[in-house]
Amino acid sequence: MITLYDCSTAPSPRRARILLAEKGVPHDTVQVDLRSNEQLGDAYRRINPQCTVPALQ
Ligand SMILES: N[C@@H](CCC(=O)N[C@@H](CS)C(=O)NCC(=O)O)C(=O)O
Repeated sequence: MITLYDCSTAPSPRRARILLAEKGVPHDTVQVDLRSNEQLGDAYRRINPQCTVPALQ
């Protein structure tokens, strides 16, 4: 199963959400809290070393 690392208030992951929806790709979604800089933490850095959303795993 694909996991989309998303932030519902950010513009960039919106494109990934639209793509997955239009293609009908089943996926889980994990919200990353950009306001608290969760993207800069070690756990998310292991998922996406660029520390940005979206990321697909
Ligand atoms: N190249 C990436 C950039 C994504 C990007 O800049 N995302 C922003 C949110 S819209 C982000 O994660 N910002 C977190 C940060 O800069 O710390 C893409 O286009 O998907």
